[in-house]
Amino acid sequence: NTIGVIFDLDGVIVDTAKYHYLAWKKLADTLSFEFTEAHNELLKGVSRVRSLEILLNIGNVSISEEKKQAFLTSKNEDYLGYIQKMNADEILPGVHDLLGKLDRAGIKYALGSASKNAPLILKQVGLLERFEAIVDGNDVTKAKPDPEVFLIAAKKLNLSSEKCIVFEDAIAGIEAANKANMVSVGIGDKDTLSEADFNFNDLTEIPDNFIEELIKETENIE
Ligand code: G16
Ligand code: MG
Repeated sequence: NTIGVIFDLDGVIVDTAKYHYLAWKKLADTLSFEFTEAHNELLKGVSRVRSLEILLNIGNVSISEEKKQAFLTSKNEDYLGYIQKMNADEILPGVHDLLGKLDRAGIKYALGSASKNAPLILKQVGLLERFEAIVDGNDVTKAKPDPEVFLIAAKKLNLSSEKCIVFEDAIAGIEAANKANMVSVGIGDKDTLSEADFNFNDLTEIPDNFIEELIKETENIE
């Protein structure tokens, strides 16, 4: 087919940000500083290591490299405790409809996530087998806003960048998609994701003919 779709995971397919928040908050509690949901916004789409750096900055805490590694491990263990309880009910509105539409149109789709836990999360919600390719935090050397994750996904879909549409909820992800020369679709607050080519509050808002229109638009691109 002519085009391919690349989905971000957290904030587009499922809302795991709330579990990241609980796990990071527990760490902040241990270090005796406040970590709010507003602070958590800064960690969306950002790698695990970078998230810890941002968190420690918020708390004005500086610690040894060893301690950092230990915190990363314990945060992830807490996070996995939440993930292991996830099921298909946590798939965000509009996901089933959109994936069904893509399946019927024969359009391939991949996952492009910063999370090292992406395959486990997809398995928990029963979507692991649906994706043509999964590119996650284990496959990249450079985190979003670097385009690496999406470029690898395009390669796995056997498509040039210009033929790929990225659905993203994070500023860093939109920046990565734009840098990759892909069509960027912001899911969430329009003002926050103002750099996106298209904006929708969630996947249920995507018009029926949206994909068809994009196919037409990209038809002239080799
Ligand atoms: C997700 C989240 C980020 C998280 C990152 C790494 O990215 O949005 O908040 O820090 O994955 O997750 P993990 O600690 O599981 O490797 P995405 O790209 O799916 O939105
Ligand atoms: Mg995201």
